[in-house]
Amino acid sequence: MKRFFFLFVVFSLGIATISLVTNGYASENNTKPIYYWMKFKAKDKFARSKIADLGVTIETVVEDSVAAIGNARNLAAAKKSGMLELDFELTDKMLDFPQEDSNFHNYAELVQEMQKLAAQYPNLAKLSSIGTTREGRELYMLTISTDSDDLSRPAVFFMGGHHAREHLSVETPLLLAEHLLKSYTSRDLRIINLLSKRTVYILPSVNPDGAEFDVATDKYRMWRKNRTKNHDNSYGVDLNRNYGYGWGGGGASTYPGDDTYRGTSAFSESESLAVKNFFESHNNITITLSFHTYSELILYPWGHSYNKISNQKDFQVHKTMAETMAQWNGYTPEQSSDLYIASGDTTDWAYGQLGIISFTFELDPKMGMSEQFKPGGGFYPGQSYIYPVFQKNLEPCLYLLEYSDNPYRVIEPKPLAYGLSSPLW
Ligand code: 0X9
Ligand code: ZN
Repeated sequence: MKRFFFLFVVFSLGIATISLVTNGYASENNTKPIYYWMKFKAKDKFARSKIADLGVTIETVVEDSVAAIGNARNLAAAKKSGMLELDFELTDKMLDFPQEDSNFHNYAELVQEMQKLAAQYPNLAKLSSIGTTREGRELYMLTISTDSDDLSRPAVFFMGGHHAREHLSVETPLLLAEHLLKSYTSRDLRIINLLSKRTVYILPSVNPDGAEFDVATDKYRMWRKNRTKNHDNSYGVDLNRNYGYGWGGGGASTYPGDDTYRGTSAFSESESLAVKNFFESHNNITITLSFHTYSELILYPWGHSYNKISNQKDFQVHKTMAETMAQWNGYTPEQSSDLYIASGDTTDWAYGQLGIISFTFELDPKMGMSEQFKPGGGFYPGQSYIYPVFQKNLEPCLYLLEYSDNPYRVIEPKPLAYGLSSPLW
């Protein structure tokens, strides 16, 4: 704690690059990777993209600064870049998760909860697996609808947990499933209408191998990727750099040991491949939302390019939907690449390849530069976040479901008797 305070003071004084030698992690067996926190000067998206190309993961953007996390290789490159202002090794203390965090679901608890929901609501919820992970775990999905076999019903595909340490992104879609099922049963008319006319696909954890690795000891490990063993004996591919649209472009590393490693080829990973196969065999999906953490953002394509979506209508639908949803959750709506360029993410592929309206939410919290040293950073905000974050994101999810019959309705002039004309009523 003292060290934290010391660092904070040093940072506040704006002293240039420092490097602290601490008793950090051991690196043997790749079980405790050493991470460095870095602060960069970056005045715009172009500078931020250069930083992303160092192989670090950008975590916070505040005006003309960026906070990022990376390994020793990234730190060396950062030092050469001339943009680095401050760096230090993250210690156990800073990565530690609060003791009282049992409300988060590990893989066994997640599966149990999904099985329970399917058993409790047999006419509304169907449990299936869309594939297996590198380590052989099933990728469980809940299909929620009054007729889950009707592939002509418009559908929204909600996903979470692409990144291992973003545990809140697993809890949010899981709570959405529970909410829909409970509300239908307690005769909530809006939900009855939705589930009678739409299908909801919920895959809470795309990367259970990574998530399990992150929680396998009593200390959180800040793990991001999956658990593929790479040719250089490092572990993990960044699943959000492994999708096949613009794969291999900017903001994705070719170094297997980096946290943004793109993999050996597009869809080299069983997890991203399973998601691809599911999309391709369900052309009733018109909208998708991939939950991540953190920073409180609503992002839409493109992420691999600064260009706007060239189809004007598609661009307007994404923009309008993002801005509308932002009114409910208070997040910032923007094009992904306004943040920084990153190639191979889920939403670029889903829109670019399949024309599906696609969003990435970066859930809570939003951290200012001076809050960067909170234990666990923004990835481990504690279980008190689970329910409020779900609640503020519920209305955006219901909105996407409502418009999934024809997302282009959001840019049509509203009819006078609005509501009565909705196909839902
Ligand atoms: O970098 C990512 O994969 C996402 N952020 S996270 O902190 N959850 O890792 C954002 C992806 C958005 N896409 C682009 N910026 N291109
Ligand atoms: Zn993420």
